[in-house]
Amino acid sequence: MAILITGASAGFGAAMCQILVNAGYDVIGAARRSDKLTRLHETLGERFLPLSMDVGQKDSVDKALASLEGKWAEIDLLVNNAGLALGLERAAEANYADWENMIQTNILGLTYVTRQILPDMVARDHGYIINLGSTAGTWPYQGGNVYGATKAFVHQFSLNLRTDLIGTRIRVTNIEPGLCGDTEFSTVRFKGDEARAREVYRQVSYLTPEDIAKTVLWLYQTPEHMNVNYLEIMPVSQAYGGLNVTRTPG
Ligand code: 8X3
Repeated sequence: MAILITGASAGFGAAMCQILVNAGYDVIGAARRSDKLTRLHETLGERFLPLSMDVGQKDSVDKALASLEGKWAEIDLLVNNAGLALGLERAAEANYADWENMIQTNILGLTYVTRQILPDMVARDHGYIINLGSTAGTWPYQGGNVYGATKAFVHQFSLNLRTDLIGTRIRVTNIEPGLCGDTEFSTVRFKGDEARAREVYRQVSYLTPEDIAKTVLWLYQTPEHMNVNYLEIMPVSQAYGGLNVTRTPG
C-alpha cells in the first residue's frame, strides 16, 4: 500500500513527501523534474519512490502509473497536488496559451491521474483522494479568471466524486488554501519575475507548505467513518473583502 503525490518536486508536494515518509508511510512522488525527485530520494530513503511523470500528458500518466509494481501499485492515498497559476492579467489581456496550460494541468491532468487510480480503490473498497483546490475556486479576484475557474472545477469534481462513491469506503477531500508562501507558486505565475513574486509575500505572515502537508497527514489519519468534504484554510493575515462597486460621477 502506498501514497501517490503529484507535483512532488517542490513546494506543497515535496513537504507532503517529507512529512508522510517521516510518519512511516511509503510515498511515491511524481513530477516532471526527476533531478529534484532524485534529491528527495537521497534525503527520504527507501520509503520514497520517485516517479517521472507529466500530469498534463495522458500518455505520460498512463505509462508512469502502469510501471508501478508490488506495494507501490496499490495506492491508498492519492494527493492531486500538481497545478499552477499563470499570469495575473485581466481576462481581455491574458495570454491564451497560459489559460490552456492551466486547464491542461489543473483540470485535465487531475482527471487523468484520478481516473487511472480510482478503479483499483473501488475494487479494494478502500482509499482516499485529496485534491488541492484553492480559495481562488470560491472567491474571485482580478486576474484570477481561468486559474480560479480551474480550482472551482476541482472543488465541484471533489464533491461529485464523493457522490459517486457513496456506499464505498473511499474518501475525498478538497483542500482550499489561501495565501501560501515558500513555494514556486508566484515565481511560476509571474514567469520568473522574482521581485514581483517576493512582493506578494512582503510583510505578510503566510501559510507554509508544512502547514498544508500537516493538514494532509491529519486528514489521512482521521477516523475512516469521517469525510471532510472541503477545507478552506487561510493565514490569519488574510480575510474576505467586500464586493466592488463602481460609482457614476455626477
Ligand atoms: C493560491 C491562492 O489567492 O494566490 O491558490 O490564488 S491565490
